[in-house]
Amino acid sequence: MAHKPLIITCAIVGAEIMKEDFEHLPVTPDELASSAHEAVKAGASIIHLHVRDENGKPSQRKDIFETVTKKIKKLCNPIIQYSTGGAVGTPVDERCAPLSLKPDMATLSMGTMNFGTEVFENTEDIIKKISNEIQKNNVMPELEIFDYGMLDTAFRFLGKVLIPDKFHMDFVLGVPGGAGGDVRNLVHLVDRLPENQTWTVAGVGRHQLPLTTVAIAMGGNVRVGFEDNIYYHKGETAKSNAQLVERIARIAGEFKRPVASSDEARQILGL
Ligand code: KMH
Ligand code: ZN
Repeated sequence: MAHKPLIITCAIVGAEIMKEDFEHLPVTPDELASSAHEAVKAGASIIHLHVRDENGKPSQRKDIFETVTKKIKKLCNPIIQYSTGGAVGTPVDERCAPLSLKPDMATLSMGTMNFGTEVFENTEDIIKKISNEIQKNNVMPELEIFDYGMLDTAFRFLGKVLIPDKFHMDFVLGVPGGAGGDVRNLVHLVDRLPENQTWTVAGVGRHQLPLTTVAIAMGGNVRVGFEDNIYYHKGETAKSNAQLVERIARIAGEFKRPVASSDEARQILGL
């Protein structure tokens, strides 16, 4: 696996943690753009994007995605990947709203699950609707796999051409309600992928560091950032998304895996 470029995704903010609970969380368009820029300088080639409204609440408003995207693009040129997951309970039309801006990539969650104490709803109808909107706008999907059965759903949908030929895959492990962050879960999931399928792992909380390190050793790609984890060490929060990117880039260096530039990542993913 040595010398295989490593694609680092940075999920700079999600829909769950609030600024009141974590002061370093970027939420305004300027904060999001600057955090993305710092993460890119540290080695991220994909920015997984959620946005917040004027009150700091998670939002799928197209105008905010547009503003933040423009601000990021003024500073740097990462692959920009919009969330279509939004927050738990966001109606599907709202989840799809920013797709008409035609980002490079967008997420497509592959099943309904308990998400902590709530339910993240992705019925087959919802998956089909989001997948249609993704395809209509010529966007590359990243299939979000939170649990084993979601991989089966992905394979089943692929067979029926409901998902475009070119897609990337992301295993999000450690969400309470989904597959846990045990590295054996990752190994088992990756083992089921066809050869040449590109994949990334995102580990929630304390699972981020071990899962991403194992993914580097396995030849996969990694996602870090405040959406999934705000800690640098147990009990010590990170100060920036860039700090988490820097750490994983440094570890990749030890494995002789160079960090992919955005252009290299585009080539690897076939964008
Ligand atoms: N916020 C989660 C409920 C995605 O970005 O597509 C869903 C999520 C997945 O964050
Ligand atoms: Zn997300």
